[in-house]
Amino acid sequence: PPVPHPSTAAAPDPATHPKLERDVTNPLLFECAWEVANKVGGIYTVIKTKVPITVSEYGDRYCLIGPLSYKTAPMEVESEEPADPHFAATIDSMRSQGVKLLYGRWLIEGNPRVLLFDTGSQYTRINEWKADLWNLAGIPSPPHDHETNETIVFGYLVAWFLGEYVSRQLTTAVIAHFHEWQAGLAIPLCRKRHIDVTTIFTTHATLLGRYLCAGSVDFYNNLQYFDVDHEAGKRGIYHRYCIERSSAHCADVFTTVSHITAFESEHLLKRKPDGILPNGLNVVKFQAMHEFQNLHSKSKEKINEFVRGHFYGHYDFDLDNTLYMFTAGRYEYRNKGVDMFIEALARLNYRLQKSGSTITVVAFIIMPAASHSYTVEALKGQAVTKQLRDTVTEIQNRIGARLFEHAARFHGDQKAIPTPADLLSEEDQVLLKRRIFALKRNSLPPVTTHNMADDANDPILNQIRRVRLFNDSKDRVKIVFHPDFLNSNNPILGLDYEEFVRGCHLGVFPSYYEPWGYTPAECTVMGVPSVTTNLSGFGCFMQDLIERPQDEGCYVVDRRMKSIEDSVNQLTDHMFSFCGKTRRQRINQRNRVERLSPLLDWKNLGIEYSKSRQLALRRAYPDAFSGWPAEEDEEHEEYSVADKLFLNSVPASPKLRGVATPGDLGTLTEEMQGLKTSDYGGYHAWPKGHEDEEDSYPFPL
Ligand code: G6P
Ligand code: 1S3
Repeated sequence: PPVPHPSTAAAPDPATHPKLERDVTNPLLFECAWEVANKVGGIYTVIKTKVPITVSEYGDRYCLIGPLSYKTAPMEVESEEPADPHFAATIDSMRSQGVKLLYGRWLIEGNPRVLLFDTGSQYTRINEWKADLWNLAGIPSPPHDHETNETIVFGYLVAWFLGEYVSRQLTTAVIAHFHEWQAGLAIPLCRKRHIDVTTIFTTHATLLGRYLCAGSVDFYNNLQYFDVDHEAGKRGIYHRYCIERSSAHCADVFTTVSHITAFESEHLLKRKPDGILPNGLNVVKFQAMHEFQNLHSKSKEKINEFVRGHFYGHYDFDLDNTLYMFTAGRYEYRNKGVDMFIEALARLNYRLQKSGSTITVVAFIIMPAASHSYTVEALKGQAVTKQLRDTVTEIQNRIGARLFEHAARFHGDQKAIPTPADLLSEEDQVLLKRRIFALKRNSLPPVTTHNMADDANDPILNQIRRVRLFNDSKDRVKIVFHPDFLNSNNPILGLDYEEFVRGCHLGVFPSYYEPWGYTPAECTVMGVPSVTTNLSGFGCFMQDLIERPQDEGCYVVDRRMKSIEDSVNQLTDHMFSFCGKTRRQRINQRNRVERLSPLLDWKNLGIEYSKSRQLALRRAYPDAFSGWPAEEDEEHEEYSVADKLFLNSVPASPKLRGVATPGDLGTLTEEMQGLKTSDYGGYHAWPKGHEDEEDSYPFPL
């Protein structure tokens, strides 16, 4: 009979070839994602920030697997020869069959091993693999879906690699952890071919969830009732959905990033996740609190610079009395809650006007959209303001020189103190007037900084038009839509994202569909208060952990139990009351928010990943664990980990709900199987009546 190609060959039948006894005490870990050394979205952040903690546990037993992007890999990866002879033999064998790949070190903190496959080198086999996929798993694959084609080629390459590797390396257990459907296809292949690895699948969203939410369905109240195959078919994603669903079902351990996505996965993917792996960050703690407060001031000054230029001619508000709010992320108008943000801004504008407030709010929307460069108006604003500043600096120098000259010449004389006319020459006055006249403008400051590719149909611009927030002088709320990523080299708003966030006062993320939500989490670790919702993984996580998150500067809008109208009003209330805070209260709140960062640190959340790996090993190699204590019997802790984080914290610690570790909300044990849908966390009614504290400010103003 013909010998099957290693890329599709089935491993030996487990009935005739029982599983090897592999060492489970020092397992090897492969972590596979489409965003390894390839930034597309949030999963890149998960993988990259998690590396140091994983390397500290696994060292060189850890290797990431991703696609080879020739655009980014040369900058991100340093190639090297593998030390493990089985690994080397496997990639040599694949190379000899035409697979192009790059093995080396990913040049990020932790310096992990990384293996990147060039999918393009194997498109010659795609039809063979598509046929195999159909025969093996009944998953169809239409011809012109590039993303699915990439997924298939990548999945087959990973399964090929894992299959060959474990047929050479026979002594140590191998854990293969996959993120999201685009990297998940190798899971059903490993299962069908009896490849001796244990698998974990983590989904960061569901395909159907994202599509359904972006439409106009009442998603959360109907989750149980969707005819999933039909809905996927209607949207032309049935084949992708099959890959996602089979990844979830074939994995030894299935996890997701939040309770809300666990609930969604149970209904849309038809498997209840074994547990939750919340997303962390690499938290860099400053020695002293005032350091991050100083950073806020510095970054805010850069935003002030931009605002002076952008609003030239209409810059009639006091920057010392101006608040910067922002939203940012992938341009998903409804899912990311931009619709609700703009509506709430219009209401905030009205309320500030009615109350006679002198506060100005500048609201930024940072969401990349198709655009062609900056508008002339936006560039001109920065240019004329810069000219004014340069002229003022020159005049200032000349005045300084005259002042010095005058004082030196006429000392001991009445004339030693010059008059204004002695200092400001006629020429200087003319020059200054020219610069001031250049600031005149007949139009209102533009809402967007860029020329949009489709201005007339852009949903954000259309809603801004609908609510008539046109940056008029009488408006207390101004809007700036920056449809591109931020970068410190930009001629307009020249700051990196992190710098920008630090300079703002409030992040607003009223998402409708948000499995986790890194944007508010990043705000928290930078000490910037934020608003999120109880439909976002992050919002639910904070509500589950902290008794009164709003006291800590984490506002959570209820989009689950309230009507849209009420949710918009609640968001407006939060923003309005934020505008009523004194500077001292804002500083105090930033301190409180920043103190929550340990909750989001991989040093604490990484344990959930470790637990998922333990569970995967136990499920695949139960015999190896006989005689080990059951997980439930493990040492009881006197204090919860979350409590410990704040034991020595001053001022008054946030009141935590007393869970053992953050992820214990959906702890990775078999017990989770017994939970009902209603057991997913995430909704807690808020107690009323809280006064802002001013007394916990830790250092003199
Ligand atoms: C930081 C700085 C203070 C500054 C304050 C402004 O806390 O350390 O010196 O006064 O920021 O805060 P605000 O909320 O008004 O931007
Ligand atoms: C997803 O990226 P997104 O913005 O499409 O994964 C992220 C990382 O887990 C998560 O933070 C986000 O909510 C998801 O939606």
